[in-house]
Amino acid sequence: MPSLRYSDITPKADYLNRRRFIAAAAAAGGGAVAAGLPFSPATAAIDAIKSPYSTSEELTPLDAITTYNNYYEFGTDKRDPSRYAGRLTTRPWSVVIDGLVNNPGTYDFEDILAGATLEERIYRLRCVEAWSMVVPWIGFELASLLARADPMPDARYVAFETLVRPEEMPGQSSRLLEWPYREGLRLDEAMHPLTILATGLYGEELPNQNGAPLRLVVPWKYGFKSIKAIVRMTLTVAEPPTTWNMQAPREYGFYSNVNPEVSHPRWSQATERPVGAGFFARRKPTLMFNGYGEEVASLYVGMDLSRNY
Ligand SMILES: Nc1nc2c(c(=O)[nH]1)N[C@H]1C(S)=C(S)[C@@H](COP(=O)(O)O)O[C@H]1N2
Ligand SMILES: [Mo]
Repeated sequence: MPSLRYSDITPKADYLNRRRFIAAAAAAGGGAVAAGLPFSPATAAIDAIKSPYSTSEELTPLDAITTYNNYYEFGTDKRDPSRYAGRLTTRPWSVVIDGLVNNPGTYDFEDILAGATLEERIYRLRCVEAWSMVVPWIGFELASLLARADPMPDARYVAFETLVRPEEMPGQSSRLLEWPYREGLRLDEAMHPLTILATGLYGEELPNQNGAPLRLVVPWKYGFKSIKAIVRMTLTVAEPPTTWNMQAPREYGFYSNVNPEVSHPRWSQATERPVGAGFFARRKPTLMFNGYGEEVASLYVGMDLSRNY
């Protein structure tokens, strides 16, 4: 697998130059890129860029990714997270992994990083509100962290929780949602190689408004499954309660796989608005499983996706 260690993350200017250089080299002669660039093998950012899981679609600009956010801990306006998340203290940070695991405990964020193989994953992000982005995440496979915790054979789900800290998260002073924000995945979804924990984007540390220091990214599901600022993961037998499902069960199911054929009760999911693409950008057709069907459709064989929405 393509790998990019945390220590290899380069300043953005270098990174963008390198990207441009690679694009130019690719345009000039294809195979030359793989054949021998004047970079040391340690400069693995090149491999990371070539992750087979990355889309080649045009990236959403950084300013759109960091100023148009859903993060109700900081308010409901799309700009609230960029206004208020800066005050969140993200170090030290740790994640409790408990429940049905052989190695339960408090995992320090720096230790998690030290054991992680970071990759760049350029993924589509499709919000249930029918807008979308293309985000160059930096992260690692959730499966690798779960392997350290060593799930027991009867574990079937993973429940995730966000930090509760109303002093730094102004939205938590209201009863907008029941805190903590909770999410969950079936264990096979959690172990899927497309499922990552992101610690960065655009080649830099994750901005607070995008869920620093550690957030889930499940690209074939609606964005609300991709829970931010994770402090706990619990392996369970039963399907865990999840925030938006508790809030409005008819509107938001546990699975929440992107599906253009299953409308939200209040709007169609057939198309999406690309955020940050300019005033004249056209809506795009939404793809089944957000375009990741080849990788994930097998997880849902035999399930009626209009009932298990
Ligand atoms: N803790 C927490 N995680 C969250 C949310 C939230 O309100 N709180 N919003 C979700 C929703 S609805 C979306 S679309 C994505 C948005 O991620 P982004 O702001 O990085 O684009 O985060 C998800 N994760
Ligand atoms: Mo969302």
